[in-house]
Formats: sequence, structure tokens, C-alpha cells
Amino acid sequence: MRICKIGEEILSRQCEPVKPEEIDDSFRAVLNEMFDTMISANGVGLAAPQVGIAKRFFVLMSDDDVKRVFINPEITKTSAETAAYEEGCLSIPGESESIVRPVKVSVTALNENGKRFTIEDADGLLARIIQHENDHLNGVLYIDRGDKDFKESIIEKFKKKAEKAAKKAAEKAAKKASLEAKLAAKKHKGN
Ligand code: GNR
Ligand code: NI
Repeated sequence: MRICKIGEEILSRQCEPVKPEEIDDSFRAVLNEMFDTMISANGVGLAAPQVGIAKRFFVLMSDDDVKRVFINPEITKTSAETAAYEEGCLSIPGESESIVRPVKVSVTALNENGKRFTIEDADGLLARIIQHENDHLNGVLYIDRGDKDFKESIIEKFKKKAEKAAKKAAEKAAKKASLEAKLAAKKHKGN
């Protein structure tokens, strides 16, 4: 799966709930692909909108190495205590920022079999990933919770990157077209 990058519209969208009857073998195949994509990219979490699906689910693997699936998650409680932690995002490659969030969260969600589960007072990296991924489902990135100037610089940087990539792709297409035209002319002469 291709991971969407900052600037792509889907990353700012409010995602739609998953209908419980959608949780079948083909849905679980998508979850497996997401775990593969996350692990290949050295990530610890991946939300559906990051792979082009505007629905409310995410996968994660925290420091206990347990693969967890959260479908239609609801954060039901957050601790008053907050902490700063250096966050990265697969949709903002090569960047990171220290972000302040609640230390603990309680969450309820459906698992890959459509069964409800609850985690009370998750803490550490698990609590951090749950909040980061849940934000993705609401079109929120960590830079929206950090320094405003940092956010602006990141948006500019990735806008330029996307423009460069588009220019390169256009040049490549033009080169291919010109080569094809030459070959067609040559063939015409030969005939
Ligand atoms: O791989 C990831 N690392 C990470 C580090 C600190 C806080 C959150 C994360 S999640 C991130 C993968 C990602 O972008 N998930 O949406
Ligand atoms: Ni992310």
C-alpha cells in the first residue's frame, strides 16, 4: 500500500464509521496489508486514511509487540497529567516534533472480529499511539498540535516537494512521448 503524504486531501478528512457488517475476511485482508505496510515503513501505528481509506480504523504495534486493531474507536477518558514526547508520522517522513498530550487514555473499540474491547488507562507509548492514530481519523496531524511556525514550514516544504515530483513526472512523460514519436517516424520511413 502507498502511504499518503501531508498535503493530500484525505489526511484532513473526518473519516466515516465502519459498519459492523463490513468486518469480514476481505476487511481483515486489508488489515493484514496495513500491518505489512506499517512494519515495512518501520512505523508503530497506521490509520486507514494514511492508506487512502477514509474510514474510522487503525492498526498499531506498541513495545509489547502485540498487533492491535481499533475499529470505530472512542477515547472515553484522558488523564489530567500531560507529557511531551517526540512524535513522527509516516505521512510526514523525515520530520518529528515534541508534542504535549495526556499521559493516559481509556479507549473502547471493535477488534478485527467485530468484538468490542476496552483498554482502561493505557499509558506510555501505547497511549501516545492511540491518540496519534485517533487524531488521523478526525483529519488531525501532530503538527496541528505543535508549534504554529513549525507547521507552516512543514507545509511549505512538502508543497515544494510535491511540485518538484510533479515537474519530474511531466518531464518523464514528455521524454517518453518524444521517443515514441521518433520510433513511429522511423517505422514509417522503413515501410
Ligand atoms: O511510527 C510512528 N511513530 C510514532 C512515534 C511517536 C508518536 C506516534 C507515532 S505513530 C507513527 C506512525 C504513524 O504515522 N501513524 O499514524
Ligand atoms: Ni501518523
